Amino acid sequence: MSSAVATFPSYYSHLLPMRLHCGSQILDLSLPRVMAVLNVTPDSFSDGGCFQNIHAALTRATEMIALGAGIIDVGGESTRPGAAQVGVEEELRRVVPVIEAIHREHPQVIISVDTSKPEVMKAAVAAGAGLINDVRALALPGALEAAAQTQAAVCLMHMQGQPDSMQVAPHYADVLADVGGFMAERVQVSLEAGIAINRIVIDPGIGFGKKLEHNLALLAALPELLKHNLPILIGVSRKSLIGQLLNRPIEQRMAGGVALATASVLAGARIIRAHDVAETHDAISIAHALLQAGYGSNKSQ
Ligand code: 8Y4
Repeated sequence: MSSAVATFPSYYSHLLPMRLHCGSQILDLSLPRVMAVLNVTPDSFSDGGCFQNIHAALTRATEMIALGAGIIDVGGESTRPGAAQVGVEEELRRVVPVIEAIHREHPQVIISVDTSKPEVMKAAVAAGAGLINDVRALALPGALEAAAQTQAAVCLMHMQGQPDSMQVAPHYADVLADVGGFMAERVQVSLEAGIAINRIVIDPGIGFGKKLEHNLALLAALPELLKHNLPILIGVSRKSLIGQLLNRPIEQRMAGGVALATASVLAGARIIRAHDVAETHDAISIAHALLQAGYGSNKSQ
């Protein structure tokens, strides 16, 4: 074990707080959940701008729900390395009509909004979102207060640097200590702002200002993050660490992503953000069954 902190065994992850409060909705995390990616950016052919695009996004959301998605993550600002910034009005125009349409058609499904902007958080929750997925962990001015005020759940993600430059030269003295310390700080700040503990999810931010070695170290040490006693979200789908490990382009990374999703759930993650919903749902259902059977608990020894 690379840290002095006592680890919380991953096979206890199913004993963590299992009901995430998402405004008026509750997400049952006694099962691991797929958070399905729904990009509403112009390059995705389904930005919320006009009726046809809203309809295309709703059709895709409906399909992903049928394939097992428990959360639909609607994003109007690309956070891929090097992506251009988007203004508030443009982001609102893209995400709000899509969230309204999904919420009207599927009122039981949890919708998350992938944003860092306080105005977008408030409008998205008013339109039906129950979870704020902020890769900047509520660090922009006004974001903490906006999120607290909504009663939605929040995902606090670790990132080193900013999306436009984070992959230039990631460096850590101790990536596990850095991410662990960051989580402790952002959780405390969120609690002090009035966000209840049963509204918080944490995420080490795979690929966000991290080299392959950092991503692997974080995934290998995932059980240590369980010491925060909060649900853990992991996003690995199609990311470059899979490309680096397998020498595969984006369109050939599904199996690698499914393997990492399985490993993450066995190590304690409860929410997996993914593009390939059916495959990820199958994999994490198997991982859940293994955990229920005592996987990793050495009880036969
Ligand atoms: C191909 C496709 C290659 C997509 C890279 C990517 C996370 C996240 C993203 C995550 C949480 C992405 C919004 C990056 N990743 N939110 N968002 N956790 N909470 N890149 O890991 O998908 S976007």
